[in-house]
Amino acid sequence: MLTVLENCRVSPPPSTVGDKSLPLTFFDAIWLLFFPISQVFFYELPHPKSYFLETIVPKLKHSLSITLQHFFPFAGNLIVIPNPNRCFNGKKPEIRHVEGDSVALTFAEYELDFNELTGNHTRECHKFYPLIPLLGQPSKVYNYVTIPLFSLQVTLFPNKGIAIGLTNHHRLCDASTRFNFLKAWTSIAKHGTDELFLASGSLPFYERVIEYPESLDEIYFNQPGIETIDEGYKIPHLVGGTDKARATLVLTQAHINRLKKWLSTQSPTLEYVSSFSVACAYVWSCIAKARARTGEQKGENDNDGDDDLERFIFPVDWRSRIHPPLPPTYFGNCLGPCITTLTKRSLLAGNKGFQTAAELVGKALSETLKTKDALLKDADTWLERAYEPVLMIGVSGTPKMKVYDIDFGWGKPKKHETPSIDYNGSISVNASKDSAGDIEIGISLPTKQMDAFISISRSELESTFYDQDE
Ligand SMILES: *[C@@H]1O[C@H](CO)[C@@H](O)[C@H](O)[C@H]1NC(C)=O
Ligand SMILES: *[C@@H]1O[C@H](CO)[C@@H](O)[C@H](O)[C@H]1NC(C)=O
Ligand SMILES: CC(=O)N[C@H]1CO[C@H](CO)[C@@H](O)[C@@H]1O
Repeated sequence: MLTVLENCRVSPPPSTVGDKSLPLTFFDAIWLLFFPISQVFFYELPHPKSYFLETIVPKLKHSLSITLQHFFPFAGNLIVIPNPNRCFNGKKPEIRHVEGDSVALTFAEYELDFNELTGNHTRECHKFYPLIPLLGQPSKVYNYVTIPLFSLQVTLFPNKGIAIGLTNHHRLCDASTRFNFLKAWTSIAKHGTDELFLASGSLPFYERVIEYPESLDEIYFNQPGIETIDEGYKIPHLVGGTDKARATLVLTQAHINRLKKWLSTQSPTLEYVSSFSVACAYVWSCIAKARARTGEQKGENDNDGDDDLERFIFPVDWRSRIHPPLPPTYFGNCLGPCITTLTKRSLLAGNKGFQTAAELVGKALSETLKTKDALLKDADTWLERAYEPVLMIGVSGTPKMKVYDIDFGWGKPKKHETPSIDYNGSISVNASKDSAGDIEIGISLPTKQMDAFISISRSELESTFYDQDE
């Protein structure tokens, strides 16, 4: 159903970047073995194929090239000197750009129903996979391995719309840098030049100024499995044949206010309540109830770990919190995890599930945000805790990034999805399209659990309303 129209490669304009390299910090190294991140932006655009080929394709190529001039690591490669002894011996992996490096960009046409894909209702996950570009495979050059970090695909739904799919290794950057890249690309595409982007003062900040103990490098550049990064390294990609479905839950400001009000009567001493914490707690408890109702107590990440433990994990952007603070344009990764652990799983699926989740998430967030100067104090255990074999739900994204502002000149996206949450029982949280106070949550679950989730989530929202009316 997918027809490839063109495979091309886009470089920064000749001689604008040259040879450059960017060292990785331990914040980047954390993600060395993580699965790639994929996002898709859908735009309504009722044009025929001829318009797409003659107008949109050249405009996107041109603006991408100029954007890469300012965001050269997106066109570069990760350079690794493999070492079977699991030790980079001071030769840490880095991102390198050499003149002529480029990003793989595919133009394609897809025959599925645009309106069906861009709804909020339950949709089969595998239908999105053809819209996601794959990352290039590693290759060996001399004694080192180069691994492409980013790729793009623009897919036409004739007379309906287009989808822009992006895939990047997390070791390239986090959501904040990716968002800045997209803001730059869209500004350049809209105006045909980078003047406004340059005037906005949002050029990436490439200095590696984060201060941290060297022992963290030793831990993260030597993490278990790191020896598999060589020319045979298999980059994970999403494959169909699963019975997973995705849906988008929209919690409006009014929903969130009611949930907050309900909490304030049930748990008046709660230390920390925000729209984000309430939304996460709400979804976490509804997923637990859905699992209980369908009799699937085990999650997909559940190995042989403690059956009664359940963990909720979300990234916190440290840029403004670290000492000394980094500019918001700092390029790369600067995320620390905020982790909360529930020791009795049945609590979450019970009557007080939402309240329990809100207490746990609120406590974890307030403790993490309070630490300030001691942010890195437990950084040596982040990965260990994130990879422990217990049931875990992870959050990607944050409502702070206004995904629906990503406008190439065709208006707001009709829809935004994060298909990479399918890898691992995560949910995605983004600002919503309609109003700054609303939150959109992308959810990916086995179909049976999804059906249960939808009906539970509806009735839970209603019951918090009734409680208040009484
Ligand atoms: C999905 O939810 C968003 C709110 O974030 C809304 O704007 C959009 O119209 C909804 N889509 C459909 C098909 O109902
Ligand atoms: C999913 O998470 C588990 C641990 O929670 C990890 O072992 C596994 O590698 C992850 N899957 C992918 C594709 O990274
Ligand atoms: C544009 C943007 O950054 N959007 C974020 C929305 O949430 C996803 C995760 O669900 C992030 O990966 C995105 O970065």
